[in-house]
Amino acid sequence: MKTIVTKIAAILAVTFAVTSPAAAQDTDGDGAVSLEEFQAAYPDATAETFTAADTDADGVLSEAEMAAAIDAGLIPS
Ligand SMILES: [Ca+2]
Ligand SMILES: [Ca+2]
Repeated sequence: MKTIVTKIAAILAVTFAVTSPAAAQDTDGDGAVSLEEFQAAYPDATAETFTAADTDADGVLSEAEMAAAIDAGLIPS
């Protein structure tokens, strides 16, 4: 089941990478959402949620990863 969700997220990530605007959560404008920015935007979100959303495990969330996390229901839109 997790594998299917990951694949769907990957497909959506590609889709959203083309169409999504700049992430509102990226407050310093460096093109990625850090854990600090993530928790500022979603005070109830845990580091585990951040890790789950960081599908390439580079320590930050790209716009595509944010879009995928929203679509997967990890975080509210
Ligand atoms: Ca940032
Ligand atoms: Ca990432």
